[in-house]
Amino acid sequence: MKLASTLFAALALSTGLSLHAIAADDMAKLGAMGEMKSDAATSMTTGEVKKIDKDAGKITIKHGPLANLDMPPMTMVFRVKDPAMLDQVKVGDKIGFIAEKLNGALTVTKLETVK
Ligand SMILES: [Cu+2]
Repeated sequence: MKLASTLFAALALSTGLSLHAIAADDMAKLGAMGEMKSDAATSMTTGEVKKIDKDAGKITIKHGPLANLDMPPMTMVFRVKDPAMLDQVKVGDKIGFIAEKLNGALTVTKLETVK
């Protein structure tokens, strides 16, 4: 864990500003997971909720470009990190979200509605 923190600090220094804004949150994540995440500099992507499957813990999003996943805009299904996230949104909502590849599955790790 100490090593991870040290590595993170080094990364933060080398990648600079964009990482800085979300560093506190990612530090918490790093602490919980105890591993380095190369996508720490991820920023919110906009999208629209097309479908919600609470039982499966999945959400269909019509999303904009996902720079961190090198993905063009499209409509697709994501897993969600926490099923409770699906209670915060409904079909038709405009959202901002962060998607990451966790255990090989594209997963929404952060989700919020946008006015
Ligand atoms: Cu996609």
